[in-house]
Amino acid sequence: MNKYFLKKQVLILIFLLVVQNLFPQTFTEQTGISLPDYLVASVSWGDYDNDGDQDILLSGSSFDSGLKTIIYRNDSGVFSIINAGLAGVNGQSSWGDYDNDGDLDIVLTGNSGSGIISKIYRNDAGDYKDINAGIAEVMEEFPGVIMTMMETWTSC
Ligand SMILES: [Ca+2]
Ligand SMILES: [Ca+2]
Repeated sequence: MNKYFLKKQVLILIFLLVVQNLFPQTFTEQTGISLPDYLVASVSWGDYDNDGDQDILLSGSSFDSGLKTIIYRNDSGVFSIINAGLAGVNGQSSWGDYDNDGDLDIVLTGNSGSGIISKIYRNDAGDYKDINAGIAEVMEEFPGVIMTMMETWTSC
């Protein structure tokens, strides 16, 4: 490899980096996909059924439907709710393969309406089972609420 060839390769690489920054990727909102408007929500992508497309795990609450944790199965861009029987929480939920069997399990934590809970659900061929893991209950504090309370206390 001669010096001229290497210099040409470096210039091409710099050109590509500059062009990529000048013409960044754009995103288009998919208005045909409808998800609920949840408060204190958590959402993540994961392929729970290993069919190659990304499904959605959504937790949160609405005034209409209360606390929910929902899996939306993605079938070629059409999302449908599966009946996973997950506890609803205002908090966090996430996918992960805790038992290393190749499918995505779920961990969730937050306020269930009757207390703070933390659960792990094992994915058994698309059916989720609470494994009664006995993990500590965790509740994220809400900065807006805490700040409002602190402002109230300091103004007294
Ligand atoms: Ca999938
Ligand atoms: Ca698993």
